[in-house]
Amino acid sequence: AEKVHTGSGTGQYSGSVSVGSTPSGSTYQLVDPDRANQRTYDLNQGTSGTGTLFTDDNDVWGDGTPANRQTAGVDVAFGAAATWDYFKDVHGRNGIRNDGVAAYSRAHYGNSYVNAFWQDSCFCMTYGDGSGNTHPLTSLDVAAHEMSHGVTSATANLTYSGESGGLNEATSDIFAAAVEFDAGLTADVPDYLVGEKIDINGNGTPLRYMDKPSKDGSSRDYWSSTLGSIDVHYSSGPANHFFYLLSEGSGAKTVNGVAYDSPTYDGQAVTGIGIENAAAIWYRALSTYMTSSTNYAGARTATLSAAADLFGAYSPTYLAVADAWAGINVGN
Ligand code: ASN
Ligand code: ZN
Repeated sequence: AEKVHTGSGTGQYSGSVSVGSTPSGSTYQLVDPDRANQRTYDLNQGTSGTGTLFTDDNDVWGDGTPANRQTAGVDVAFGAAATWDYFKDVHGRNGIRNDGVAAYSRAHYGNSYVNAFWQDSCFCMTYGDGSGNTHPLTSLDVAAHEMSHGVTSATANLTYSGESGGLNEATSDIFAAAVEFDAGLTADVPDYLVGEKIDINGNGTPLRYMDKPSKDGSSRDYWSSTLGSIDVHYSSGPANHFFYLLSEGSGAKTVNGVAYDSPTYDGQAVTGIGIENAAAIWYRALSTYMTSSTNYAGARTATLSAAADLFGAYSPTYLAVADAWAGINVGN
């Protein structure tokens, strides 16, 4: 639902959006009064501290180009707002720690820095400007991914290595997709791709594909006993694939103009239950049943328990969860 804001902005990726701002003397600051004064800072190429709050004299922010310093601030502030709204409105979660406190965001970290990251220590997320300082890592899915690391830390606290590390990464990709669908931006069509707007590969391809993770050249599609020994951004693949299968079902499908083709390990078809139901199950599993050492087998059990709570044991939805895990070679 559209919220009340005072400012209007133009992001590089989000397009024309509202941004929460607060008057300060004769200027405005990117401090969001609708979301616990969630703040957005300009690090101005620095790598420590908070830099300065984004400030503007007429409450019209950014122009869609990376040359305008405010543009990254618009995308980051919008991403933080959309993620706040998603967890609050959809899951009843009041902030990343469910304590009503807003995390803050820092844009323009370093020089040509090609990453973004969440830190529990500052309760903040940080965004680089990307290659040539013109491809900032400030898209909605990146913001939602990073903030969801905070949610994972505050809930299951999945250890960031081995299979639990892959599940930690997948949780961030899963909620990144869910936030995109919830926001429904015209300029950033909701999809099951991760990082499709930031052109991190320089050839227009996304960072990750949830329907068939191996399309990135490194991620795994299916669970195997060696999964826990690869990078967590690749061992996330099977869980991302599980989430796509559960949401949309197996096989070829076009969603919002994007074509997917999702295979299953056992060749058995999976019937999708919709991303909102799939995300409700994942959130309940994460916040109620998973622990720091949960592995893929444990994630299956956790999501089945969550599905039983929400939809009933052996309901069609519960059985779809089991089918989707079988589709990535868990529980066969
Ligand atoms: N952007 C990366 C991520 O969120 C940073 C990292 O490797 N932790 O996964
Ligand atoms: Zn991550």
